[in-house]
Amino acid sequence: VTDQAFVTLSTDDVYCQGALVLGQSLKNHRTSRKLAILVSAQVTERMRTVLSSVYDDVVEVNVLDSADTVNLALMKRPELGITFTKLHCWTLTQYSKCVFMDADTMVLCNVDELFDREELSAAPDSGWPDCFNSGVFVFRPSLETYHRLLQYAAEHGSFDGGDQGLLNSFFSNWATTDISKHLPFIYNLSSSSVYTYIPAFRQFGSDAKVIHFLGSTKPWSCKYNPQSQSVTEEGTALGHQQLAFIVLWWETFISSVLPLLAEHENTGDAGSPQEKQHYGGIEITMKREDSFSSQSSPPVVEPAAESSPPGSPERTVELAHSASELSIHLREEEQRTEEERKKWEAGQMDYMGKDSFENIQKRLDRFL
Ligand code: UPG
Repeated sequence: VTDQAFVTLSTDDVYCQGALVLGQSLKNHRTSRKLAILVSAQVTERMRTVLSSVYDDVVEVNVLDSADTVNLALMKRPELGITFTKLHCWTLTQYSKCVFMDADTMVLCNVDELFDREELSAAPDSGWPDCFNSGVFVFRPSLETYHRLLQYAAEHGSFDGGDQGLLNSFFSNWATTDISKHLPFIYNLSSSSVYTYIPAFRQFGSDAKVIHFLGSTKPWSCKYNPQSQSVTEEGTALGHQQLAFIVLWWETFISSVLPLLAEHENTGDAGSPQEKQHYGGIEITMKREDSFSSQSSPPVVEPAAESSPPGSPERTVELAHSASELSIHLREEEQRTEEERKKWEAGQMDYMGKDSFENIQKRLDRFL
């Protein structure tokens, strides 16, 4: 189907890492739809080349690119810049129907059935379920809708300062009018909200289709050690399943994205057989037999010797390739936690190990 597309947005090279994982996850699960990405001028040429090996359409958009009156009004609200960049998805009129997905989402299976839905279909937001989350939504590109959205934004702004507030006000009958426009939560499962309702995750989590790394902890900002498949937490209290999703993201990044980035690397020191690269939170040593341009020998990815700073708790999670595997891991982890709690209550603390004062202090610091 060539007139339908999955669409995402990235305003810089950092979010592009997420967009590449998203695009590859869609391809790995054999979508039959086109892939399009909106980028801003800040995204480098090199990154655009990499993006175009995954995305069919790399479209540069500018927040305030015309001098019409609506845009002039918007110029007085610079804080809404990124919000309006997202609205540009309605200008992709070469497509008849699209599914927008934030760059911090990834699919766990083929989700092409989303194209059976109509504008505006979206899943409830876990923070306020009468609002939809604007990280995944079905829409129909239309210049008329685009201009109406801009007009609405200029007049009313956004109640949360972002696109989600604006889109919820604009499509204000979403909550009440047509239940077919409510996507099941499994199409936009926020990795953190899973933790707030564990029994529901246990019951329904194995059907998860899209993970959304909503909020400030993005997978690419976590430190990851590919050899031990572990994530180093820094200043965040991540739940076990959140870590498991992050490991899944990193596995896709390493297997499907890193080789593309390496292939398009500017090899300043072409003679060097090893090069340290920094992607996301990890430092990776790439060993190359000959050159990056060689298709036949992808880079060997190894974690740098000191991939986690001393003192940071490194937590290992078993790699799961599907949501059902994840829920099994979760159950096992819960059992372990329960056993540890019983030991603690029976006075059998691991004073020298994980229950050491230093670790308890660190945990308190995180919450206080
Ligand atoms: N984005 C960029 N560059 C930025 C920030 C955001 O390209 O500097 C894009 C990217 O696609 C990203 C999306 O915008 O995934 C949303 O931003 P994000 O930082 O992921 O925001 P979150 O807080 O995780 O997301 C919630 C909603 C999201 C909405 C956003 C602002 O899930 O749909 O866009 O809040 O309202």
